[in-house]
Amino acid sequence: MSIPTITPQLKRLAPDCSSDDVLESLHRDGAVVIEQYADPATISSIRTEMRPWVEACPGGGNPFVGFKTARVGAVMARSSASHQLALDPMLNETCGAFLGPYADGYQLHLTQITNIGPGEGEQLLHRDRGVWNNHVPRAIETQFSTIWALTDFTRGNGATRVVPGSHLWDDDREPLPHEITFSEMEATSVLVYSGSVIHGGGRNETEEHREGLLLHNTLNWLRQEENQYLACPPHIAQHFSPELRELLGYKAYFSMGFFSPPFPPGEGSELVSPETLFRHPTPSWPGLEAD
Ligand SMILES: O=C(O)CCC(=O)C(=O)O
Ligand SMILES: [Fe+2]
Repeated sequence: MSIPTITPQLKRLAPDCSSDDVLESLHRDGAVVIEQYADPATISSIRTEMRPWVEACPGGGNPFVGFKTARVGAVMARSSASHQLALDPMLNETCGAFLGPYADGYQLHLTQITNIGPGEGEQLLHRDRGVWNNHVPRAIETQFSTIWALTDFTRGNGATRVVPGSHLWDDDREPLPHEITFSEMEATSVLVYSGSVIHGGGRNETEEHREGLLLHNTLNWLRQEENQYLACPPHIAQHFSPELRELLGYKAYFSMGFFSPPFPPGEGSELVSPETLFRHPTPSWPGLEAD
């Protein structure tokens, strides 16, 4: 008699779930879906704002980034509607609690539309913490990540594949087929996951495009995957809320992140926090408007 294998399912939470509900699933499974969490108008605005860049983006050139997948970054600079998702109070509270044991703050790490086109194959399964090439000990959680469904995610169109519980596995354990589940979800839902859980984009066997928005946060002492200071330089960040600028990294923590404006001697202060750029814009800073 063969022993039936059971595919572990992702927990699905209602939109009014609490930070504790999300944390419980994240600690147990490494990932969780919150159904219909975003306002449909916000999702529609993000798609409209990002469409020109998505349409202009050619596919990638390897099985990790995909051949028929458009990957488009600088989402905060290009879509003001996306700010609401990055600053969502419940998710930020959860992120603070999840990453809090490892740092005294966190920062935006990656903003990316992943638009998986018809005929795309499976992305390689991976842990997102691999961006630091496994130099960070596994006892440290590195990322608190979200993938927002901008379109419906189905098994056929490339819903993100996730291996529940794999955030606790040793580095060399490979998932068996029955251990891989699909984060099927309706547009406006969000997959929340740890940088330690094994996952990857799915195969798109349909004629439609599967569009997701990746917003990832990391510990404030790790290098960001997407350079937020170049994606959102001061002349763009000056139009953001102070909360969003802080999330991008425009704030010094303890002795990290201060700077000296590259002005002639006597102009500008030394060793200041990036916030001072926006509090008292120095007219000679390129592109910044004075108060
Ligand atoms: O788009 C997806 O479903 C997942 C993408 C992903 O995991 C990645 O690019 O790191
Ligand atoms: Fe990933």
